Amino acid sequence: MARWFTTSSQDFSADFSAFLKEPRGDAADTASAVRAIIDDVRETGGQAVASYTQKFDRFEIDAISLKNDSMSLERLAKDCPEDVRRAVDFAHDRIEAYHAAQNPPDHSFEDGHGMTLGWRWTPLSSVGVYVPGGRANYPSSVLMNMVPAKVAGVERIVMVAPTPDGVMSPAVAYAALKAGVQEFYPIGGAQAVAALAYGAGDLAPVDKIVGPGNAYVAEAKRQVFGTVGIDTIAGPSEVCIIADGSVEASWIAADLLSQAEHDPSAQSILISLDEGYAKEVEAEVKSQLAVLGTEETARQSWNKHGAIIIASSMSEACDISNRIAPEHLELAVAEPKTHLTKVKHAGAVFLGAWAPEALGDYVTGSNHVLPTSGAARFSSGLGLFDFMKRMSVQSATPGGFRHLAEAAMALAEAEHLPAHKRSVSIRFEKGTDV
Ligand code: HSO
Ligand code: ZN
Repeated sequence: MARWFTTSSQDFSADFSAFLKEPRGDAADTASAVRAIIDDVRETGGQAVASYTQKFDRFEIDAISLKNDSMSLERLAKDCPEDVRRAVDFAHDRIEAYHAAQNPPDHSFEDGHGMTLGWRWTPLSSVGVYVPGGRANYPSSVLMNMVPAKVAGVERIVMVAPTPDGVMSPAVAYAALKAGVQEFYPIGGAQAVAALAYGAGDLAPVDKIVGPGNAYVAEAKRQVFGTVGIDTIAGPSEVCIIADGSVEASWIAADLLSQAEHDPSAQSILISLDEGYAKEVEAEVKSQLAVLGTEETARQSWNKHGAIIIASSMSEACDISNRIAPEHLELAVAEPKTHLTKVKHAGAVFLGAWAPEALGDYVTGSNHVLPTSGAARFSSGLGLFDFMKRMSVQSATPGGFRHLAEAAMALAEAEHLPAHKRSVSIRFEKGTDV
């Protein structure tokens, strides 16, 4: 059963801090194993990628093309059922519209002294999207990672996905084609991350790697960061629900379980203003669990990492949520909008009874790749900006140059950089009395 806390108890703060610090997921030391794989790929390229793929996925690929003729996205996608295609198309269009609305404007302004200053946004040229095998092999995540890249104007979108024993999901293949993937390699693990970062066989290096993966993939992304960009490292999923009792207890229980079923390390937390209502939700969780297809996983998550907190006011509830900085926050309260300004740290917020997290996971259009494990304190979910860069732009009239020159030269002198100073002073030799 989930852990209970009451904010009025004397030890609440310390107990809750300890609870938040409890480790979730495996803390396996993967660094040296990953380092060895990356080194191998850097030394022997496609040869290493092919042999690791044979070893870990029992799948044969050509060491140059990194492909196997039997594994084509087009062929796989044919087996994607019609209703799933329609749902992927629907989700795709909404995700596309949401991210198109994020398009940041270029900007420039004059400073009144002869300088024109501003910035310009440009897309990355190439991106590699990692699609995990196993538990998190989701067509929705393919869309969430690829559609913003396409909307941003990324020219080359590459997908890698492990295909253990030659098996891959037709829905993932369909989603990737729908999102406009241009290259696909049936490879995974640290070897795939290394191949994307450094190139291997026919796979040319990309500029940024995004997408979730297991501990080895996460560690490999960390190690290639700097050579390429990466997105944030995703940990186990979590939801926090603040409820005032105005939404059906069974709905809240269902929302808690929708997160718990992802992973035994997932975390679902209810912050309730009313103890009786919290007990109702807990009883609902129990009865819904008993008939859930993913009961085993959800039960482990709820028993080990779940929590119910009784708070005395909305302000207190939001303070606790800000301490958690959850990946997802549902404000299941009567007037959710009036409390939004109290929410400081959360990856995505869902307002009211009719916006369960599952809608955002799939079809609202907002991105479901979000900061986990408290990373919402310092970062945001995936968006258009992650596939763009901002270049600064500046131009000067002779008058503008004159206005800035003296201070620039003084700073150059203070920093003992005479060539910098000269680069400014030499322009005076030509005369700037224009
Ligand atoms: N809730 C997950 C995303 C997801 N849900 C994918 C279903 N499919 C992590 O934000
Ligand atoms: Zn989900």
